[in-house]
Amino acid sequence: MTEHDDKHLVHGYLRQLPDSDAEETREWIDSIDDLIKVSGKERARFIIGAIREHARKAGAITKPDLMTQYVNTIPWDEEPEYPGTPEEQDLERQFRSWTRWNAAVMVTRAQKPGIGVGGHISSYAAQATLYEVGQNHFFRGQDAPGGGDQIFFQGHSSPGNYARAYLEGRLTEADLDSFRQEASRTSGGRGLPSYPHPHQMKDFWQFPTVSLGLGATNSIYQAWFNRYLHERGIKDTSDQHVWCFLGDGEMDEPESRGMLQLAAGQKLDNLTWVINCNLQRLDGPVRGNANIVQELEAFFKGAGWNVIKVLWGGGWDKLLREDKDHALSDLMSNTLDGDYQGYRANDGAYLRNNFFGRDPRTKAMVEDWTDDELWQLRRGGHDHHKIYAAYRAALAHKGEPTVILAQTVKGYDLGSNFAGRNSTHQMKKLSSSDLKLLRDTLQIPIDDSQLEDPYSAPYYKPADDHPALVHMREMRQKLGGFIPERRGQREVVELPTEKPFKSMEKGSGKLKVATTMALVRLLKDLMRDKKFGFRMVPIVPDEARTFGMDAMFPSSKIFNTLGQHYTAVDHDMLLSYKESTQGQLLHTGITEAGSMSAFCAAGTSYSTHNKVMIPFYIFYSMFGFQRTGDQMWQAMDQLTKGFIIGATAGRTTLQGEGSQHMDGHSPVLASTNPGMIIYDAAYAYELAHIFRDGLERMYGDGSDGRSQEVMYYLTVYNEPIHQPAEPENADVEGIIRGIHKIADVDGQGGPKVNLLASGVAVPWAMEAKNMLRRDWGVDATVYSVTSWYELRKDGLKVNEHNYLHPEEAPQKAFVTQKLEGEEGPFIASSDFEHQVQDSIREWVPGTYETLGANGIGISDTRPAARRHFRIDDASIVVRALYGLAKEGKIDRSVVKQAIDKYDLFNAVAGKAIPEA
Ligand SMILES: Cc1ncc(C[n+]2csc(CCOP(=O)(O)OP(=O)(O)O)c2C)c(N)n1
Ligand SMILES: [Mg+2]
Repeated sequence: MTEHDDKHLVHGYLRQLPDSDAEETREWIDSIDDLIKVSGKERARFIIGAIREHARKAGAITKPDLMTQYVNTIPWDEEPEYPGTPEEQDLERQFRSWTRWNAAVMVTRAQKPGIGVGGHISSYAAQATLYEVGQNHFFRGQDAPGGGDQIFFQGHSSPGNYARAYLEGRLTEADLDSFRQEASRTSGGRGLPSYPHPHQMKDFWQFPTVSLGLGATNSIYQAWFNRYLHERGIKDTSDQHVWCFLGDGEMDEPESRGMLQLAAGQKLDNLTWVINCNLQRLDGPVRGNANIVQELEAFFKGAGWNVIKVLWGGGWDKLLREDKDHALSDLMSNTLDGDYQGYRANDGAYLRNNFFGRDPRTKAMVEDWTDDELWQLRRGGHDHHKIYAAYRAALAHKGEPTVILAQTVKGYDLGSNFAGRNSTHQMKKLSSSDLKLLRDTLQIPIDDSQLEDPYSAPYYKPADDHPALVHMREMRQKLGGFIPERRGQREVVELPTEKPFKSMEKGSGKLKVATTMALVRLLKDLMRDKKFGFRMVPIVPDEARTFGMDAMFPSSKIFNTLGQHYTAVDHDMLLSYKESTQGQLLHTGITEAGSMSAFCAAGTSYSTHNKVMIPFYIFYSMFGFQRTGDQMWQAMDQLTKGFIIGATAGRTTLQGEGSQHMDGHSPVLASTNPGMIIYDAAYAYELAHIFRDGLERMYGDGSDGRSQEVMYYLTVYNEPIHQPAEPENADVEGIIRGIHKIADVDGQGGPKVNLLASGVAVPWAMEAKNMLRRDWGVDATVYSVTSWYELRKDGLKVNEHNYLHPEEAPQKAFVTQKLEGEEGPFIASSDFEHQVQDSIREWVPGTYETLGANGIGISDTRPAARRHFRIDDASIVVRALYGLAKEGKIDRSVVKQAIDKYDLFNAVAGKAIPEA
């Protein structure tokens, strides 16, 4: 062995094991040295490969080689027959040509002067055969016996999906002409969004994918969630497969690669990824100086996936069969992606000189070939036979997810202005001559005269009885209907009875209970509801103990497709850790991104599976919207429903945690997501009403006219407080719409103020009311603002109505109606930034002072942190006095006295709220 051997793990491993027969080892190594000397390195590599393969079959080697030669994984002689007669295959080829044509024409027409909304042409050109083989032979629609497959299409290849739907008769020419014109729709079409999402096309798109990487993670969790439904006996998903189409550039996103271990560990063989390796991303090559396919092969194998490389079309088979000394396969393996890209951007002569010409042996292999014949050699991702073989093998593979690495050409068949060009991604139209060339290549029967103006180039669709259309329809019918197709909620849900909510209404008596704990208790009680409980899907990224959910481990159990094969360290304890195939809890490990994907899968089950499942995703509030905001957006885009719980919320409630944990702004971030209904409840009984209303709104019969496809974001706290019992005449409408009065003036005289607070700040406001009376003779009301943002939405709606109906009597915002009878200034506080409280300023009828925890959180005690941000009870008092002074109701010197009295700039002077 050489001195460098110990650099590598495998050699480290060898060196640490005693060699029981060093002489025998030496003899084997010597024979390899001889082999290299006599037959050369290429031959030696082949023989070693053959030996390894043999040893693997005999069970002596269990792990795959991480990186293989740059050739197809499935050898030509193991390929299955492509289904159908040669005539039918030709019909599929024709149909494929039409989808390509119509996709390119649609984007070009959308680029016409005066519209110019753009689109992508080259990505679908590379995908077309990958999609079409699936559409003709694999992807099952929702009427298929097993319920159909779930296909995550590449976002910016959507022109291909639209072009197919047009040929299927699902979209009209006017629809295609409304591509990227969702509102203007001058063509009279339905308005096709640029990328997949169901908002405008609720009957079409299922999975938003264009934010690169998010389709990848969601597809993994979709496959996992399918298993979850199956194992729990909720739905038989055993015959449903998840496919995900991704770009090779997209594989740079951490979300694309970051969840692979879950798919492998959970043995998700119901999942197949197809990575379109056109070797290019937006700006240029993905790995110009290396090989993306080889990198991905090693990466996926290392993560435990089955890898199938589809690199070369059938034309290469003959050459590889003649590659006796492996010069060609070595050349293939030693060529850089940057060069591969360049070959397809040139021509046959260039390929001969710059690829085959690099080795005299390969040069000789193609001596008898014309340049044109060389140019006809295709990449594997454009050869339907090779793709079919790979898809078949993927579905047959058991115990591991599969990734197919298909080598393609970006801008394939679009001519030399497109194919392989660095600029190809952003080319938005074909010129008249590009169109003519494409027409010739695809053999579309359209005259030159119709192609002079590229913006009015015609679509192509023959009569309905054309055999290619008949064949396509037959294939889709056999496979259970068209894809993509989305269906809405059909299942009728029996909502839970009053019972689970009862404990929330009682209050906590002498005990102090945090709202996080109260909400988790509600969750547990809901899960116990006989008819409804199975629908709740608790999702937690490794903080269950923090949120008091560990009691669920033994009762509800943690879902794992493998069950539990070890003896839990705490198996003899009451609250032992229990993993099970029947588990109800989705414990995702430390991944908020994974949790969000699980949330999407569970929260769209009402549509994807017609099984209403209700995700309850609880996280450390700082790590939710901030960490995975784009996924929250995607969830909205997918019309996901469910509850998102920002637990341990607030900028001062987490004793000692500091900057990275103290969330003072998640409601602000959440408020930018149009699908969110945001609440910051103070008390358990408020939460009970909010939660019950949320269930009714999202999963009820929709008769109240509110939009059902929403997500609830509830901030809850870890600070134990006295939970009051629900007052007899609780203002339930106020709680749900965003504000209700929880303490009235005492009527003992003095100037009046109104304290508005939310969440954990409500007890401070209550104490401030006491202090105002005791120290300054001021009479205060206290309002609990359960939702600043619902109030704001209502205010904006009223504004909109008023200016659009200028001659009608103006309407009043809900918050204005609630507060307009009150006298005196209004002082608002919460444990969040000012902008939360400021969001309703416009509709508060009077002087409005806000306190807020702006800036970064600090590590300290709660009272010190609250004093630091000047949001505590004393700060509210001072601010209320200031409000009164501004209105001329007291002298300004009183405010100064209060500042001094409470030592307002001294963090140590901040006090915990005294016991009631
Ligand atoms: C998160 C995110 N970042 C950037 C983009 C913009 N974008 C759209 S497509 C693209 C290049 C994609 O390259 P690749 O994944 O290789 O797909 P191809 O078009 O080559 O098939 C980029 C950067 C995006 N859609 N999402
Ligand atoms: Mg690419």
